[in-house]
Amino acid sequence: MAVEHTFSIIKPDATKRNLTGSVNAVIEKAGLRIVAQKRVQMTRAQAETFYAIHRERPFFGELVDFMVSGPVVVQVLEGEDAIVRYRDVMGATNPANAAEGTIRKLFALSVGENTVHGSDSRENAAIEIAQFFAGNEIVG
Ligand code: RTP
Ligand code: MG
Repeated sequence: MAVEHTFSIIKPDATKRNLTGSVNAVIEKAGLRIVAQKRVQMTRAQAETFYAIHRERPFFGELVDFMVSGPVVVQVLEGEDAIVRYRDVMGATNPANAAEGTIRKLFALSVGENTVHGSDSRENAAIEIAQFFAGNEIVG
């Protein structure tokens, strides 16, 4: 296993409920290190680019509306096997299917308002990190 970086977003449903610290506590307890973090208001263009892979899906408009509905916290997480590990810590997309102790089981409201994003591959992690962070903002 290699030390990896993955990209995380704490989504607007969580920032609105003041859950940033609660989500971060689960991340850190899982052995992942937050090596970059900032709170931002995404523009519609940023959200559309970020989720461009879902452009043709029926929920795309709803997804973009949600992602710009309030501030988000973007993060880079570091750890052994961080990409897969964070997906495990997040839990299933739909909180109804998420395992006990996962972030989405603990905090998510619905399949749309599901509290966190995490990269799904090394390739996407690198692309997503570069969308929000300069190299010198990541301090491992
Ligand atoms: P994410 O990309 O945010 O980490 O989530 P994911 O991989 O678990 O799920 P994905 O299939 O990539 O979907 C991206 C986000 O779109 C919203 N969604 N809504 N209404 C729906 O049926 C539906 N399906 C997906 C969720 O916010 C999901 O996280
Ligand atoms: Mg995804």
